[in-house]
Amino acid sequence: MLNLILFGPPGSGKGTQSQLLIERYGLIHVSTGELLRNEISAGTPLGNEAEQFIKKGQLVPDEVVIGMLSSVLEKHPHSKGYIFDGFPRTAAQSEALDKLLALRKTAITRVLSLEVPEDELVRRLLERGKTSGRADDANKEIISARITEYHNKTIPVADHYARVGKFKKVKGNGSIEETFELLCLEIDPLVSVTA
Ligand code: B4P
Repeated sequence: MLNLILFGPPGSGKGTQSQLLIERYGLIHVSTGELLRNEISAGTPLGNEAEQFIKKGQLVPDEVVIGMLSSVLEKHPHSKGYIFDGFPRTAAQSEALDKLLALRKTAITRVLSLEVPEDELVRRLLERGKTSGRADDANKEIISARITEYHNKTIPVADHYARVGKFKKVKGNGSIEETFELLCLEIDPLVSVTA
């Protein structure tokens, strides 16, 4: 199996690139952000709880996100692999993911981290906020809170995968097409190894 984590700060293009990558490589896209937004739109208890955190720019509690992820993996037992987009975002989430994959006799193949300067992240998210209606893109204060959460809670995930030689940085501030090409250069050699 080919199991990729698309890593990076809010607005670095994880969701955008995931859409292109699933088409090229035939992988299942697991976006915890999208799953949470679906729960919010459906007005479920999980969605109502998650919304309280998302609108303040905070991460949703680990147990909520890990439970959600576990049920997604159960739905696709015969997948060629996954792109995890926006997950894991904490050390506890990465431990849970490693365990869930080990139970399925597989593991993370590579973590690809989109590197984008902070001023560009803020610019992109404010731009999206003009039309998305997303509470977490509404203003600079909330976006800054999200970036702070990333530095405090998510960077340790990068260290975890770097220690086992699975972490790779990819320049993410070019155009969408340029970034896609750089990601494919990293992924193509992995496809023949994992096929
Ligand atoms: P997410 O939905 O994961 O997404 P994101 O951080 O907003 O950004 P992403 O990197 O995917 O950026 P995108 O491609 O959309 O998270 C939302 C919230 O949900 C989190 O803050 C958190 O509260 C919660 N959450 C999610 N997962 C969680 C977890 N595991 N644990 C706890 N809480 C969790 O790109 C952004 C914009 O830039 C778009 O408008 C796009 O068009 C534009 N763009 C992309 N690439 C570009 C490029 N190359 N050039 C110019 N613009 C570009």
